[in-house]
This record gives sequence, structure tokens and C-alpha cells, in this order.
Amino acid sequence: MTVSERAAELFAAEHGRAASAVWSAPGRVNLIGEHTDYNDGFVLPMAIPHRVAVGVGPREDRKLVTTTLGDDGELHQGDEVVVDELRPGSHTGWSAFPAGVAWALRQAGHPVPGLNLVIVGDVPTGAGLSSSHALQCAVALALLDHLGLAPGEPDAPSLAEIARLVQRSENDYVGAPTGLLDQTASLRCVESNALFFDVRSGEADQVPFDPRSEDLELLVIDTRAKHSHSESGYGERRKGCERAAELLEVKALRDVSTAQLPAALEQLPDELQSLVKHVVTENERVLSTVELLRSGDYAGIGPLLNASHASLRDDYRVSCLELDVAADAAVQAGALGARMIGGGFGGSAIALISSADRERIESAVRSAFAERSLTEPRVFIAIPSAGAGRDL
Ligand code: GAF
Repeated sequence: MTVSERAAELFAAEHGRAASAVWSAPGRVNLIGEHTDYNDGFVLPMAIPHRVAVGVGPREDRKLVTTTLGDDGELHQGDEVVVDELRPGSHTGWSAFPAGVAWALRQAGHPVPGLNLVIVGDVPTGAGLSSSHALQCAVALALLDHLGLAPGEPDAPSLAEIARLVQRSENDYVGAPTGLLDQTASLRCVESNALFFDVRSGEADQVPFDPRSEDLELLVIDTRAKHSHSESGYGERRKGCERAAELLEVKALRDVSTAQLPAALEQLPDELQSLVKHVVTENERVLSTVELLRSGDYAGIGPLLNASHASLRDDYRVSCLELDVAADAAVQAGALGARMIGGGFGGSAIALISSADRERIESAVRSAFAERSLTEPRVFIAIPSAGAGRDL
């Protein structure tokens, strides 16, 4: 049974009538382009098969009543929320995500009424795979659909606009200063492709990427080291980049080219130099990766993944022991390339591997974790999957 079927079933059991619609949205892995999105740069994510589904239906009152299926197999009710009274900071925990989306839609002038929502997902949480954005994207689409504004309807917001609404929910309601990577991936990715997204222009191109066609796999290693953007150094790094752009008198670090990098670094204090070095070189790596994928050379991106990891570890300093162990063990066991993904300080790494090496690499990674007495990682293969859509 899919998460959407389960959401429909639970909605009917909980509310005594069928959901008027069920939407789902996927988590993501980012092939390359980390901490570039809030610098107006380039990213290259793909959707994973894991999704969050949201069933929606009307209510007589003004409440947003949200229930979610927990890991314990039980439905859990979120905070009671009256839509007209939503204010940033009024909710914490998981129910801040749907409440934040309702708030952002209302701020944008959409008259979100009282609604029942039932949420079922299988995107691992706290794993840097964007479960919170999958949830918020599915909620945004379900709410818009309820208002007759599903994608494709006259006057419906575009997917790019929905991504910005979800970003507003995350930044201003939930309080995490994240960029546009995750929402855009969840909304705009398509099967068998990675999404080359230019954050500044808003343009998004599909880049064919189906590792299995080349006897390759993309292994995801969820280190189980918990990450959290609001509590981590994410905001600090972001502010550092903004300060560096100011000092360099550019709109964003996107405007510094590789050729200009040495001169730019000379103008900056030590603590900002390594941030700028990462962002500028990472943008360049995204462009090189896109070029290789477009020429069909999937295996050729391995060294770029390794270089991205080294840059995030040494220059941007957002890696951690678990992520380094995962990436190093995979490469030493024969992966073509490996890197941490997402905000960092925990979460997941990816490794591009030959299908024939899967068992050996997986077991080398598990052994490396065991040798250091680290929690056993969760390992799975990510297939480039479909973006958000209406399922029922
Ligand atoms: C997190 C954020 F949500 C993204 O916006 C992005 O900045 C990423 O970290 C780092 O590339 O996933």
C-alpha cells in the first residue's frame, strides 16, 4: 500500500468520510551544489521514492486539524490551530509545518478555511532527506487544491511560486533560514532525471540521470546522526556568505567567478575566505557535473562528488565524524565518488557505485561505523523519482 492509499484509508476512518483529495511529495537527495542555493547559485537535486502524503477534507469550523501516522503505527493529533489566529512562533514541533504553510498561503491572500488533514509519510526524518519540505509541499498542494488552485487550474500559482510560499513557511513561521533547494526539488523533479536549478533565474532544466542504465547505483547512507538547521551552524554560515557578498560589493556570492576568486579572497577576513572558496568552487562543480551527465558520462562525476565533500568538510566546515566515515569508507571500498548531502552536521551521505560493488561497499560502510562504535547507518538505493502530485 502506498503512503497516499494509507492516508486515504486513515482519513476515512478518522473523519467518517473520504478525503476530497490526497497529494504527495517526495524527499530529495542533492547530487551536488550544497550551500549554494542561498547564494543565488546552482543546485542539482533528484527526488527519492520516499514520500509524504496528505489527505484533505472540509470542516464546519475554522480549525486546521492535523493528524499524522507515527512510527508507532498510531495516529497522533497536532496542536489545535484556528486558521485566523496563526502567528509565527505560535506552534512548535511537527504541527508547525502544516500550520506554517496555511499561514503562508493566507499571507499571500489565499482564504484557507478550517480543514482536516491526515498525513502519512515514509521519508526518514532528521536524515537530511528533506522530510519537512516534502510534508510542507504536500500540504501546500492539498490546501491549494481545496481552494480550486491546484497546478494547471486557471489562476493557480506556478510550482516556482509554491516553492517560495513553502520557503516563507519554513523561514518565517518555522524559523529555519533555509534556501530554495528542497522545496524546488520536491515540487519540480521528474523521474529518471536530476533537476538543474538556477536559483537566481528560477530556471529549472531536467538532466537525464538514470544510474541503473549504466549499471551504477546511488547509495544513500543515513548516518542517523541527527541534524537540525535551526540549532546548527546553518544560519551562521548563511550570514557569513551574506557578509562576504557585502564586502565584495556583489549581490550574492554567485557573482564571484572562479577566475575572480583569488583576488576576492584577498579582500576578505580569514574567517570568510573559506566560505567563499566553497561556494564559488561548488557552483563550478555543479556546472561540470551537468555537462558530464548531459554527455552520458555518469561515472565521470565521481571525482566532483569527492571534491564537493572535501570542500564542505575543510572549507565550509559542515561535515561531522559520521559523514566523513561514511564518505571515506565508501570511496576506500571502491565507490566512484561520495559526499555528504544537505545542510550537514549529521544526516546523510551519498555514494555513486557500480551495481556489482553494492554488497562490498555497503558492508565496508557498516564495518567502518561499527569499528568506531557509531550507530548503525541505514543504507538504501535512491532511484531518481517523480516530484509532487495528486494521487487520489
Ligand atoms: C538544507 C537547506 F534546507 C537547503 O536550502 C540548502 O541550503 C541545503 O541545506 C544545503 O545545500 O537542506
